[in-house]
Amino acid sequence: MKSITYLSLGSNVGNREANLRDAISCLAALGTVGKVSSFYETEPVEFTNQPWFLNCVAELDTAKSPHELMRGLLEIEKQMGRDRNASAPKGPRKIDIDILLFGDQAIDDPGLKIPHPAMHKRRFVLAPLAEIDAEAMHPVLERSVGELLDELPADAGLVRRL
Ligand code: PH2
Ligand code: MG
Ligand code: MG
Repeated sequence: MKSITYLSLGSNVGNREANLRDAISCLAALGTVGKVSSFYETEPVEFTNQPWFLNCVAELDTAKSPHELMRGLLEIEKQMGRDRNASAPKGPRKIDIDILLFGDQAIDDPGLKIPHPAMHKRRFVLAPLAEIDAEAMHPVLERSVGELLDELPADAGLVRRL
């Protein structure tokens, strides 16, 4: 069975655009890449003292389980040279790939939380996701991505579509 998943990709080290493109091509190993949003220049949130990010959202249709998908994404991050030991948890990184939504599943395991626990607070996630699927439903909050984006407070981070 195939599930529609939405992934958030981000980079703020090196050639950010090439890093996002490389990561998107690597996703083909894990399923079929569907819609990909524009790239957005985004103000860093939470850990604010770092360079601005380039972020996007990609749709991946996958037959993998959520845990298999997460392992595959970590493997891509590693292959692309991301060094988790050398970086602060929310600090600068060459590539970060996070699972936002996995069909309508809700998972709350120690190592895997779906939907992504911060997605509804982040303009750098909701703006690109709304661009490709504003009707997608957050299965826990029971609100659409478009509604969540409209309800964001003004301080949820600046984003500029490239
Ligand atoms: N990722 C974070 C923390 N802050 N800010 C922006 N703009 N984009 C990100 O991808 C990002 C962030 C932790 O993964
Ligand atoms: Mg992240
Ligand atoms: Mg991550």
